[in-house]
Amino acid sequence: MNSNISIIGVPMDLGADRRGVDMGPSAIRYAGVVERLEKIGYTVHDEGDIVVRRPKQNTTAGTNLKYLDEIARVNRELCDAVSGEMKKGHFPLVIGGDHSIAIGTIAGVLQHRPKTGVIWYDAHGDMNTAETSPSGNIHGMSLAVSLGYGHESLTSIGGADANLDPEKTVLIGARALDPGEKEFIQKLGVKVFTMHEIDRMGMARVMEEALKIVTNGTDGVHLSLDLDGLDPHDCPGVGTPVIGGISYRESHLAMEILAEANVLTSAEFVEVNPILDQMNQTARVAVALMGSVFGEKLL
Ligand code: 5AB
Ligand code: MN
Ligand code: MN
Ligand code: MN
Repeated sequence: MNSNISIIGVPMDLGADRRGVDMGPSAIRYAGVVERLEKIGYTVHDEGDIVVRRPKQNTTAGTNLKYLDEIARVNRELCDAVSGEMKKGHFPLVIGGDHSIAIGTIAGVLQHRPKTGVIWYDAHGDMNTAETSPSGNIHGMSLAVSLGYGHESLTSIGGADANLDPEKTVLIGARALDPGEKEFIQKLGVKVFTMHEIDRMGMARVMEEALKIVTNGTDGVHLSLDLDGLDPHDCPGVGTPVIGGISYRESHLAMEILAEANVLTSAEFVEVNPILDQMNQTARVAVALMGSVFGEKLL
């Protein structure tokens, strides 16, 4: 893999209902991300955080898109930052922050790898639009935006034509999909490995199947890992926990298989909420999984 990793922090929590996920980047740094990756042999460039303003009020009240203006502004900046790091030939590793930041990360990635395949590791689909969202929270809409569906000020980031291909996108760990999301996923033909498939097939086979999809005719693979994909027992520090999730060991296996395939070209780890956590456990799990996906060996 690329020997230079650039870490970009995005202390964003405007896309979610529960405050605190803005402290995610600090928690992940405190859990030792830089040291962990350096130990494996990478040159790590910590690019610091993108500044997120805290608006006095939700300026987009009346729409079903809370804090749209600031979320769009930050994601435009993130898109440029990710694109800039890739231009240098560095691997972009984005740490969040709520999952609305995938909009900017992926828009930036698509500037350099327009046919990127995506693994979306999450309890949720993040496939709502303003029309289907039960909450108005943009962190539940980011995958739809990256596929080209949603408010123009989000879909235009990085260019309106720069979108993911639904046939090169897979969801892993889904167990809490809204009715509108289910319909949309089926309509677009996005492959979903729900908890049912993980239980039935085992994580090894799920990853093999997922890898076939995201590497078929693509020019890169992006991992968008929402820590709530894991079971709340292992990752209690997330804003929207859903019981019955992927285990810590299954997640390591998934990351190890991804590392073996040697196809990953960008990644983000999101939704770590230290306020709801116990002893920074969720950030420590995030860093441990980064170790595996960047090639750390047990022996
Ligand atoms: B996350 C819900 N589907 O749209 C919505 O954590 C939850 O980035 C979204 O996956 C969860 O509000 C967003 C009910
Ligand atoms: Mn998510
Ligand atoms: Mn989620
Ligand atoms: Mn777009």
